[in-house]
Amino acid sequence: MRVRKSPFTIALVLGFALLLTACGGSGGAPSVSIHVTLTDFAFSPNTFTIPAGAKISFMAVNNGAGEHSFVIMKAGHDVAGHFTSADQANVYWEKDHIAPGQTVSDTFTAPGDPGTYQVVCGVPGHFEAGMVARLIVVRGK
Ligand SMILES: [Cu+2]
Repeated sequence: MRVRKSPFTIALVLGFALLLTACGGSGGAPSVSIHVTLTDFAFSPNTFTIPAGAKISFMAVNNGAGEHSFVIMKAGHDVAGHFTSADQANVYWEKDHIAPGQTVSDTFTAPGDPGTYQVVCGVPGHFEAGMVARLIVVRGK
């Protein structure tokens, strides 16, 4: 009896290969670059894995109809309910006022402490609309 690969198996293998080659440090192996697309109201991808203490090159494209921002909160200071002026004091790094249609680039230094950091959009109402992501900082080499 011959063993045949089903279309489902092939699709699974292809999907996994795509995941492995996805750029922007989405999820898996740490990357020193973040490439994020902003829409109304989401970050894509919504998980970024970077090495602790590394210099990170950041690029964001706003494909939404409104202004957005990329705000990394300090460890242990997750936004609860609404992004307020009190939260502003607990921002680790942010790129704000990213206009619709705009592409912005910047650099920042990753937090030195490994852990999961919350990323939010600081524009009023966007956090509530679900514009939240995760930044996973792993021990660098
Ligand atoms: Cu936003």
